[in-house]
Amino acid sequence: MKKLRTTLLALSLVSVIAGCSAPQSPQPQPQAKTEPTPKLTQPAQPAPTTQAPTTSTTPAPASKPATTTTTKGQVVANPMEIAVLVNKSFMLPDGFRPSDLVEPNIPFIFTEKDERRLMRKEAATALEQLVAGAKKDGIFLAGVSGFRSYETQASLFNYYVKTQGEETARKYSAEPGHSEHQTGLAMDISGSTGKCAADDCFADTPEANWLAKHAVEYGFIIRYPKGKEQITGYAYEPWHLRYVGKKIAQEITAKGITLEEYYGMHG
Ligand code: DAL
Ligand code: ZN
Repeated sequence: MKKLRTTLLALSLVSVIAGCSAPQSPQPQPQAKTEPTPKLTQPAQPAPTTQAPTTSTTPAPASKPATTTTTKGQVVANPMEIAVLVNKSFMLPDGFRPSDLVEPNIPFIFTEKDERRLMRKEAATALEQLVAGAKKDGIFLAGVSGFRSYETQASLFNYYVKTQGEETARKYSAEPGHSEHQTGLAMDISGSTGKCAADDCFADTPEANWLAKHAVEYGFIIRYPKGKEQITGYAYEPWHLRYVGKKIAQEITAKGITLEEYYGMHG
């Protein structure tokens, strides 16, 4: 499979395209308070029941997520829910931007003070704990790419289509509105050297193996596992961590399933 070796280049390029690369002197970090109010689609149905059953050994899957059908497709009704399902079928509401983005206190492989550093507060706290836990085990992790706005994702996706062709681009990159990075609940992670960051060669590194084993303890899942490409719609991405909370992460990891399967959906 053709690698997306140019991911980092693309991310920098997209930063430039999106006008969010750091100028010579760092700009202040965006504060949640000053962010625009998201234009959310009003839920047409009650929020889904997402709790993982605790007593049965063969629990029923969580309810299918609530969505509203628009001309663009299925729009999630609960974009701020921690367990929100965003994939090739389910998209975020127009203009969605989480209201509680913060910068986790972890190392990053880049120095720019831009939005790639951000995650939603609960996920950011959990990620700080994960990175500290890894450090205790002698594994030094760093952030590669966290929050991406609709516009940044659009630039990135279009860049991949142009440089890698549409078929390859779609295996690794979500269309704008369909990326977990826009939820503020995802972070791409690499070793602190940045070697193999967001690249196929990250697989089977000590850092990837540590994440595969321990991410669950902090409420994260490897969102696009090997062997589940037909279900998730994406190639194996051992670097893409998605925060879902400890309870759901434990259920998903124990069963060896994806978030789609957790909701009883199979791609
Ligand atoms: N790489 C994942 C699929 C994204 O672009 O959101
Ligand atoms: Zn990712």
